[in-house]
Amino acid sequence: MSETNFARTTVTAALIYANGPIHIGHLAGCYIPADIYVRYLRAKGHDVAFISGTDEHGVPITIRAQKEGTTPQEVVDKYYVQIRDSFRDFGISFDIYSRTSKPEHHEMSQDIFRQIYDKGGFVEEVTEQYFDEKAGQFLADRYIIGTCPICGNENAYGDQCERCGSTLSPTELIHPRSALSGEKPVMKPTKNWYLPLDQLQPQLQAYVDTHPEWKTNVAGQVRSWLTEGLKPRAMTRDLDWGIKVPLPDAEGKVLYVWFDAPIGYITFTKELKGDGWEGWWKAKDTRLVHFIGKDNIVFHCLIFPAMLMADGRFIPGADNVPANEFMNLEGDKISTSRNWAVWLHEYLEQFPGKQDVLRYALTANGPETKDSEFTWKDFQTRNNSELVGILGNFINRAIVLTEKNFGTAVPKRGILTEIDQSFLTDLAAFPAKLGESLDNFRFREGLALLMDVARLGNKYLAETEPWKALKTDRAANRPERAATVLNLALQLSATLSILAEPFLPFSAEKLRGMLNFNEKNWAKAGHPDLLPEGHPIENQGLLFQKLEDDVIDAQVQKLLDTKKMNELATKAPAPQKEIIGYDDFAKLDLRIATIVAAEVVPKSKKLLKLTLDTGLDTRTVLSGIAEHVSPETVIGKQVTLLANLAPRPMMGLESQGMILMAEDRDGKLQFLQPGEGVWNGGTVS
Ligand code: B3M
Ligand code: ZN
Repeated sequence: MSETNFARTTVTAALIYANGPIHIGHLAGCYIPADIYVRYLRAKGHDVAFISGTDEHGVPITIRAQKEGTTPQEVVDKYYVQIRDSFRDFGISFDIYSRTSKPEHHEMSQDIFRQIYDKGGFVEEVTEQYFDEKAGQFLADRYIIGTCPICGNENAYGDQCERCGSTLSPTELIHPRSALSGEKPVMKPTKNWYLPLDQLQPQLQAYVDTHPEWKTNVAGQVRSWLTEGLKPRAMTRDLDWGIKVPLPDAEGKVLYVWFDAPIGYITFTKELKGDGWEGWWKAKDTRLVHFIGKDNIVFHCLIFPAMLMADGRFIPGADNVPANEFMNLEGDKISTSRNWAVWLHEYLEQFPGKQDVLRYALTANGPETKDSEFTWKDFQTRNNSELVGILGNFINRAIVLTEKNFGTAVPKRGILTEIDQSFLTDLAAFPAKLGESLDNFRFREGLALLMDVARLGNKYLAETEPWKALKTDRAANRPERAATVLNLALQLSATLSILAEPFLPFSAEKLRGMLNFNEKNWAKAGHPDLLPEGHPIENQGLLFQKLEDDVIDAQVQKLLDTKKMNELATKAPAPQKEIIGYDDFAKLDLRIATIVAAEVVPKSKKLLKLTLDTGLDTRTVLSGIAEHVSPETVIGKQVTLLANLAPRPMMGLESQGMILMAEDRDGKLQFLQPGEGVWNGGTVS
């Protein structure tokens, strides 16, 4: 349904887990589209509440705490602030950004749980779950580690094997062990409360059927869940971190994080609107829109609506859920654990003031219908050829030409030619077209149209050539033509400031400053008389700056370094050689010696000529380590020598033995050195 039939729109953006910093994938998948949409609705004068915050419960938080060696509370306190600030820095204009750990949210979640419980909306079920007797607690799937039945990975999790990607359940793991104590867990019965999604399926089906307009990627996932048939899902968990289940016989149990998290949208609305909050969740003329990533679709399109239906007091589900797919980075999936990401706080350090460039690149390349990819080269091209070359260039020409020839005021418009008329007609058509894209969540298309407005401006200047007109006009003492052209170019600039605001809020603000124009009303865009004659303008410099290759190359290099580190971290040691007897080993005369002299062998890149004091004698050993160590640094070092290796001629010299070297992670060689107090000639056995 179109938003014009509604009095207000509640727009939510996913409550991200407060267990790590945020990256470009988050922005592209959910928050930038949400922000564009909300800014657009505001520009149209709609009543909007833009709600988000952090998800501070669930196993992702406790796992992080365990990894960082701290408490879940410290984890969420730290990341809440970092995440909130990153969003603020990128201009994501939430009306409220709150957190699910607040007491008000515990109350709201418990209230909704009780309401469903009182209405008989849950099914109680006792099942056998893994229990860690040493730690005295039930184990969430992530806390059970064992051998993957598919690929044999010995460190697969109870919900997933990260090596082969299989989805698992804890009982499928071979040799399960607890991630808390390392002990073998035992099966123990436990009671939990299930939402009977199977019983709610007809209602959910009817709800989904009223929304044929949903994006195909969303509708596709939902349809496949429904076709497979929904199953009851536990809404409580045996955990200690979370919201207590508000029932007398539920000691040691908390609400399932996917039960409480979406309720956060409601709690935060209450925090924002006070007593008026109910209208935003209960009134029939309220429209609810959820922005999320594709991994959250089932929860927002089926489970949360099922909860709202079971409760009965709220709008039964969102009007639309414009979920995006994922954004990859330079040919690989974004991954926090592999540090394969562009972190927002790091981006801002490296590209201060360039939030809009990232917003632009992420929108232009947004994963709207399928996964997309961010590359630094694309980022550079989008900046240099599009933002600088098209949008920035137009604004700069319009303003500089005006200032230079007519001073800091909008010049007077004369008689309009046919070119001018058709330019104004083209301009007037854009706001509605662009609005239609945004109404339908086609943000890439909307952004392309925005650039087309700037292109229209460039084309107009190229056709009318005000710089030429200025010369001939001046000669004829008749400056009207150039004045008219620049007047219209400035009108287009004003329209651009309105249309760019949802996409590029920082640049739109700067442009408004230059034009002394504070209008954000979408309905005004495309109008030919936004800036009256004589209206003051002021050049405040370029909107966008060119990005040079070295800056971009440094970012690419950073990722290459990360890739290398990851490869080294997962590098497999060489397989073991065949078994030998002790006698074979005993034949080796290994002993400690000191390097007393060292020099590079002339004409050789690899060989060092080392003179060794072996305790028995002083001898020469040629060692292929010149690329790993320099001669000055090795003198005086004690090393391990294979003393009875048959002498070998090399480069006209003779090597009398071999020095043992160990390979480091980078493939560089290091001496195998003894500890303190070992003497030259001391044997190694
Ligand atoms: N915290 C999953 C995520 O961060 C989950 C979203 C909740 S939205 C109510 O992707
Ligand atoms: Zn596996």
